Amino acid sequence: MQTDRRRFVKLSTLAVAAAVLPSTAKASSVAPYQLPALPYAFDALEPHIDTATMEIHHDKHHAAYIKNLNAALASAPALAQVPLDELLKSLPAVPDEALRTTLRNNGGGHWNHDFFWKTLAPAGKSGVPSPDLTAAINAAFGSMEAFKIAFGEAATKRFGSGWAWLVAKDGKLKITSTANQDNPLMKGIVPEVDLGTALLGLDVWEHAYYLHYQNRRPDYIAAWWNVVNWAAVSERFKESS
Ligand code: MN3
Repeated sequence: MQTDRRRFVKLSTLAVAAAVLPSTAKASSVAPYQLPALPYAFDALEPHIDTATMEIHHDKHHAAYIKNLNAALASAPALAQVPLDELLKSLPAVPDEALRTTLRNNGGGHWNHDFFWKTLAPAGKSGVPSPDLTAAINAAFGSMEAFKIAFGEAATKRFGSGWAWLVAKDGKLKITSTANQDNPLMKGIVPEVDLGTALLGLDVWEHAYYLHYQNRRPDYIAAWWNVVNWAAVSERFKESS
């Protein structure tokens, strides 16, 4: 019985890999994953995000997601060949519930943090939204200020741990939020979420701010806007349209 189940799981994961692999041109972002270096120094986001928080967040939290993800994929070699974003889009096709949950939490954790670091830049070096992105934000939310208020509300109201997102789908922008390490790639996993191309993501887990801001999540969110890498966000918007 156990052998049959193992064989079924193996065949099914291979089917998932076969289904998604042809659509992927590059094989670079596959397991085993390594912790990417931050694209700036740990203290580069001071005083908005403090050095100790960045060190622990990157070296401990992000590293743990990668360690757990690699451990899970070591027992699923077919899935280990699937690029991470494709894997996260295909989670409902992973038949083993425990494996699916581990990939959801730790694959999501790796993807979200890699995205988060690239979404940030030192204050003063973070650029401005492109004219096209500004126009899309104005069309969707009325103004940049109105957008920031709505995004901040989504981030503040996310109960417990999770993320706030700005996503683009079919040229339109939407604000959404997810619990834990879920994200807008996870089709069929988080049905209440607006799926699409993530442009901007804000980590509101307490580990992202508690050392410096304690329980003052709104203060963290307000400071965070100073270190948003608008050049990167604008480039993602350009690629999404
Ligand atoms: Mn985090």
